[in-house]
Parts: sequence; structure tokens; C-alpha cells
Amino acid sequence: MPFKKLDVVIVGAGFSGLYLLHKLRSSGFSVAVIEKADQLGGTWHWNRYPGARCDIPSLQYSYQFDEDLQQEWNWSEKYSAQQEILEYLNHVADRFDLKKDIEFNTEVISARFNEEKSLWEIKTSHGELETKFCVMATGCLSAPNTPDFKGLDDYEGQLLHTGKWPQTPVDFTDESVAIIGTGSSSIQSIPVIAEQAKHLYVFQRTPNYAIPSNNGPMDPAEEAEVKSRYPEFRKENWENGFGLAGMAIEEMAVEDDEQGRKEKFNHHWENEGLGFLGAYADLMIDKEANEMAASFARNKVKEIVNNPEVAELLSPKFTIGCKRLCVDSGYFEAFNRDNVTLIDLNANPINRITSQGLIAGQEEYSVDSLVLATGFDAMTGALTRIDIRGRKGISLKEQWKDGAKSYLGLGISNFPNLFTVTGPGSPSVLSNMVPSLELHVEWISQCIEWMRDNNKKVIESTKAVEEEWMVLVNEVADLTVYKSCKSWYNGSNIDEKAKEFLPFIGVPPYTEKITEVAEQNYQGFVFDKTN
Ligand code: N01
Repeated sequence: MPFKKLDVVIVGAGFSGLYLLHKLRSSGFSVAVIEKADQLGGTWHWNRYPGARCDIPSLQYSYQFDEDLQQEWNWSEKYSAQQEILEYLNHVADRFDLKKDIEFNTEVISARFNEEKSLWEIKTSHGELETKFCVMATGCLSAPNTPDFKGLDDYEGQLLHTGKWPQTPVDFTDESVAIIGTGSSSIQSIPVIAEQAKHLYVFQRTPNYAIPSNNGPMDPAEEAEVKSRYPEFRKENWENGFGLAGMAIEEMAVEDDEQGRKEKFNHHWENEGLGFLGAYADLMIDKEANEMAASFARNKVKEIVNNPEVAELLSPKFTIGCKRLCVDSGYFEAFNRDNVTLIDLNANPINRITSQGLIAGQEEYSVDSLVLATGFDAMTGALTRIDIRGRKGISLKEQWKDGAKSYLGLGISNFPNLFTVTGPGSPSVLSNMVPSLELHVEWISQCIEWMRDNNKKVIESTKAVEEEWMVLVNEVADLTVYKSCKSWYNGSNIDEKAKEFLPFIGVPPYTEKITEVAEQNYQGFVFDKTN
């Protein structure tokens, strides 16, 4: 490895890592990015499954830190496909000459804070280095979850995970395929796999709500309009609770009449994708209002799916939005095909995986490919899978075993000079990710600069402030319907994980809070602690 001592080590070369590198390097720091993959992109590198695309409109899911960049890049579709986002990130990396400071094919094994030297010692698969600051830009949905299915190792066919998809295209033509899971990844890939495969078996434990993306080519007039006032457009998004355009409505579903609701829901169903939940202001805070939207979405499933029994199985019973809402392109329609079979795992649990396929209930399914669309150890998994040790050798995994605590999703007590981008306790996954990570990158970079200018060596959060903050995170969530079902927002998808709600709901108050903290010389953080 060509470097040894650095000011900042960034882990991960996705959206966050790339911008951090650009920002910190421009401020005169010596920086390197450590990346496990052989190329950049993070989430958009690993998630290459068929149909992978963003569910935030392209004009909003992009960097805004450079006006020339946002003017010169053209998106071809309303919702960008994985490949185009990867091309965009490569364009950004080339434009700002970032690749030379990224160490690819290098995995961070451990990070240990040396209290005497006030330095992080980072051990990677290719050597060791020392750094003053370590920034974990490891993503919120980047540690794939592979359930412990009995017999999984016995399977002799092609085993795939949506979150670790091979770089070489996978062709399912003439194959029998099984897919386990019906979250966003599965919902995006099923229509595409179904078009190729001889037969597709979908193994569902919990049905999900999905809103049609109505994706299509980028409308040149809309693109021109947004580009003519990009800074203003972005600013408007910041004022929305989720950092998204088109969700700033104040009307209440419970105050509207039936006809009004029908029209409004229909309009949002046909035009807004994720913004369906923004049809009314009370959908995520009032169970009665939520049920109105949920029942509208369930009726749509019944309209689309021909077989009433299949439609019933595909109809979720829980609060809409409390599990991450999915956005689809022909998902429910795929179940009208003769070559797609839905298997309800509640009636027919997976007994075991065999060398040829799997046994669910009494039936054995022989398949050429088995796709695990079983999600991620979200928000904390990418951090706890690295051996991170702070003061007195305390392990982060151990410190978080009863629940992840962080001050503002940025700093963790006992882990000085370690920052997380979109960490637990920040809006992250409940917001438009790119502006949210830009906010964090800028906050972290300014903090490191401020420390240099003010002769501070070590910054850390305290147990007291982070506990207080996480109480607030949960109090805010208690005002909503987000906690009303099992989801990866609250760790319910991983057996051994603490069950707690991790994202902060509300982009504007959060932004205000972290700005105020910075303005007050990083209030709540402690500098150069001596004991
Ligand atoms: O994962 P998920 P995902 N036996 O956790 C099932 C983002 N994303 O990769 O609900 C049987 O949502 C599980 O069942 P259940 C987006 O934020 C974005 O699809 O636990 N089934 C569920 O059906 C998304 O929310 C895009 O009962 C098992 C599925 O596997 C997040 O990533 C696209 C099981 C997992 O669904 C994660 O989505 C894709 C078991 N043992 C993803 N274990 C965009 O559009 C799990 N399941 C930007």
C-alpha cells in the first residue's frame, strides 16, 4: 500500500466516500478511501440484480455540491437504473480525479484507536495504516443478510444474493428459478426474471405494498425546468420531512370525503411512486388515515392480479409505510403469468434447502438458480461486521449489543475521531439519501477543518448526549405509525439484533439541529478529553 500515515481514512467508495474524498482533499488533508470491491459505487456496485433501479427521481437522487456537475449530467429516465447511476459515479470520480486516492480490492479488517498517540490504526487485507480521523462511509444497506437456512451449503445450483450480485450478467433463460423474499429488491427483480425464466417460484413470508413507478424516459421539459432553478428546487426539497419534492401537502385524509380521497390516492398512485405516502399529511401519523391509503393499495392489487387467491396472498395486512414502501415496474402483473408461482411460506415454511432446490411445506422445488432477496443487516451491520475498537479496547459491536446509540448519527461515545455518514439516529434511510449524505459529508469536513483551525486533536460524543438523542429519535417515532410493524428500521429482520427504531424522522428539524450544534462549536461533543 503506497501510504502509511494519513489525516483521514474513509471506508467505502460509494456516494458518501467519493464526496468526502473530494471535500477533504480540497481542504488540504491527506486522505485515502479504502474499498473492498474492485470498483467504486458501493450500493450501486453490489446491487446489480435484474431490474435494480432507484426509487427516488433521478433529478433528486444526485449530488448538488457542484452546479456545473448537476447541469452537465443528463439522466435518461425518470428513475435511473443501477448501471446509469454507476456511470454517473464514475463520471464524478473522473471529473474530480478521485480514483487515484482509492485503494480498491482492500477490505478493512479492524480499526483500533490508539489512546496514547490519538490515532486510529487501521488493519486492511493489504497492510496497516495510521490516521487521525476515520470516517465510516459504509452505507446503511450494505451488509447482506443471509438467513441460516438448513442445508444451504448443500445446494448445487446457482446461488445468488440480490445484494451481492455478480458483475457478469446472469441469464435465466430456460431455467427454473426460486426467489426467497418479497422486499424492494425482489419486487424489482421478479418482473425481469419472470420474462427470462422457464418458471419462477416466489417464496413469500410477508406481502409488501408496492406503488407503480410509472418510469419512462426523462421529460426534457421537466429536466430543463429543474435545471433552470436547481438550487431553489433542492432547497424546496430540504423543507420536506423526507427531503423529497412533491410531498409537502398539508391536507388530512380524515377530513376529506370519499370521492376526494379516491381522486387524490389515484393521482398519487399514478404519478408519485414513494410520494404516494405524501398524498395527505396524516397518513404516517394517524392509523385511521393510514388504513384509508392501505385499503386503496390493497384494492389495486385485487384489480391487477387475476387470481383472487393470489391477490389475497399478495395483499399486505399491516400499516402502509411502516416497512419501507416499494416502488415497482410490473410486479403484481407478473403474477398473472403462467410461469410465475407464489408460495406462501406461512402455510408452507421452508423445511430445508436441498442439493437441487428447496422443500417448502410438503413440496420439493427443483431449481437451477436460487435467489436470496433476503435484505440486509441495515444501518449497523456494515459497522459491526468490522472489528472497531475505541477507548480501552471497547468493541463497537459489544457497545451496541443492546441497541445502537449515536449522537446525531455522526459520533459515538468511546470512539473518538470516528465519524459515521448517515449513521443510526439520523434521517438517512427515511430521507432522500444523496442530499442527506451530502449534509453529513459537509458537516464532518467542516468539523475536521474547524478542529485544525482551533488546534483541537480529538473529538468524541458522550454517553449522556447520545442517550438523550436516541430517546428523542424514539419519541418522534412514537408520534407516527412507523413502529407498528416488524421492519429493518427497527432491527426486526435480524434475530440477534436489538429491536429499536434507528432513523430520525424529519429532515428539516434534524438539519436545523446539526447546523446549530456546529455553530455552537460542536455543542454536545467533547474535545481533547484527558481521562
Ligand atoms: O430487503 P427487505 P430488500 N425466510 O429486508 C424476506 C432498499 N432498496 O433487499 O418481511 C423467508 O426489504 C423478508 O420477509 P419478512 C430499500 O430501502 C432500495 O428487498 O421479513 N423470507 C422480506 O420479504 C429496501 O427496503 C431499492 O417476512 C425471509 C425479504 O426477505 C431495502 O433496500 C431497491 C427470510 C427482505 O426484504 C431492503 O430491500 C432495493 C427468511 N428467513 C432495495 N429472511 C431502490 O429502489 C428475510 N426474508 C432504491
